[in-house]
Amino acid sequence: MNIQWYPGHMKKAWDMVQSHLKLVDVALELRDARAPLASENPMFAQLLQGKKRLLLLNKADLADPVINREWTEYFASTGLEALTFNAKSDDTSVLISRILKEGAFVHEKNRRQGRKPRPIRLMVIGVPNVGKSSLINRLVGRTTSKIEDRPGVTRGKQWVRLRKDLELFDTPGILWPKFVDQQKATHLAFLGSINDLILDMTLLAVELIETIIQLYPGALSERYGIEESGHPQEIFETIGRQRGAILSGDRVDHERTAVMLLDEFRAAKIGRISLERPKS
Ligand SMILES: Nc1nc2c(ncn2[C@@H]2O[C@H](COP(=O)(O)OP(=O)(O)OP(=O)(O)O)[C@@H](O)[C@H]2O)c(=O)[nH]1
Ligand SMILES: [Mg+2]
Repeated sequence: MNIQWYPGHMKKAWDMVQSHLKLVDVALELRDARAPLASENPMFAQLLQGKKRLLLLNKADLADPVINREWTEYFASTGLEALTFNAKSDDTSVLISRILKEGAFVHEKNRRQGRKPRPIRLMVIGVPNVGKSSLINRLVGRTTSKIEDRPGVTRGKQWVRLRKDLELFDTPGILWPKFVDQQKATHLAFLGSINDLILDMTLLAVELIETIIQLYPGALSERYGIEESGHPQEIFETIGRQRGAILSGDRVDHERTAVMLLDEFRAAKIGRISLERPKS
């Protein structure tokens, strides 16, 4: 499947992030713990040059705990500290102290220049649907940022005062205009970072089946009570039948089966599945 995904509003979002960047002291980059490579926006590295940067592997509760640990060790070995996180329920105190530590240079600089203290300004960035708004709500402790389980919910800009010494800037999820690596694109589509409406969900679900059987043999059979032998398309049909997604004429409802499978994968109902692990 060839995935194309750069909707027009993303250029606007990108311009907005760029124009606010000079105000930002620390960038908190969210990635999906289930696919930290696919959910890396390759444009960020250059954009954030010279900025203090923290990496958060979010949705860690949905990812394989063993592989989560491998990723934090991997990033540590490259000199980048990555924290695993669950933006829906984790306590934020460790994260906040890391942010404040990273931003401490601001106070130092202000003091040297004899200026009034000001809050550290944090920008939360990441691809669509990775949990940016959820994290901000968690940090703020009340619902201020708009959350929805589809990509591209956050559109406008918003600064949020977290405490007297910290301000946050929520950004819309941003993808990049050109993509060559279709495997990464597929992973992003599995995770729900690409608008489902532009995807062939049946094809995507069949690819998901193939991927899960390869990475986690037995997981599908346990969830759906099916055999994992045969072509992924056949397995897809069997799962649809098993779930009663049947149309008139006794045909399997492909669309319903596909949406069900992707939803269940995204919610970790098929298990805590990581799509990528560091190369050893
Ligand atoms: N299980 C789990 N779900 C999460 C986590 N973080 C976010 N979610 C869910 O993921 C979906 C997307 O979350 P958002 O916070 O809207 O993501 P976003 O990055 O702001 O998305 P855009 O603004 O569309 O780019 C929502 O259904 C959240 O409840 C997490 O750590 N664990
Ligand atoms: Mg958002």
